[in-house]
Amino acid sequence: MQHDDVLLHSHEPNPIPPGPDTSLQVLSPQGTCFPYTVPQLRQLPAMVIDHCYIVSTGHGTSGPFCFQGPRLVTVAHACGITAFRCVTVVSGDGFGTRLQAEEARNSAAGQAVILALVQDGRLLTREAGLVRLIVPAERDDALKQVKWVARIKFEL
Ligand SMILES: Nc1nc2c(c(=O)[nH]1)N[C@H]1C(S)=C(S)[C@@H](COP(=O)(O)O)O[C@H]1N2
Ligand SMILES: [Mo]
Repeated sequence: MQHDDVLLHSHEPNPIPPGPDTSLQVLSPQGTCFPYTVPQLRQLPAMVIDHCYIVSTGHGTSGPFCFQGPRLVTVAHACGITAFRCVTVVSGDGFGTRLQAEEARNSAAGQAVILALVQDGRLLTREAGLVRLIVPAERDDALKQVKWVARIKFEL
């Protein structure tokens, strides 16, 4: 992430999955890279977040959905990352969002930020995002609900 272009979005959601590469990288504030595969993510303790909506300003709201997957902070801890100030999550199609630590750590009921692997009891299809950042507290937009997560960078 040399620049912030990934944080500038059009409001036209991309329905087409990026290339065939489904691998994921977690980057620590110290610059260590932890590669992850989807099956490895499935090994982490998961959380269920019910009553989620995807609020597209252009195409209307879909949901409610029940998403399931590890919390973003669980992924961080699995990589030995405990201290961070913000985290940038970027997809394979160059769509990204940045969360402050407080938002990423939200532990209020039903508000936990997760990397969803399952939607309504079924593994997320590649078309639906495969690995999708779910930020339940974002209710006015879907700019943080990043599909096809490819890179997660924690920064101090
Ligand atoms: N990777 C990626 N994630 C994305 C987008 C995108 O273009 N690429 N668009 C966002 C926007 S603007 C919307 S409205 C929703 C659409 O989600 P949906 O395809 O599940 O309806 O995805 C969000 N996440
Ligand atoms: Mo959107």
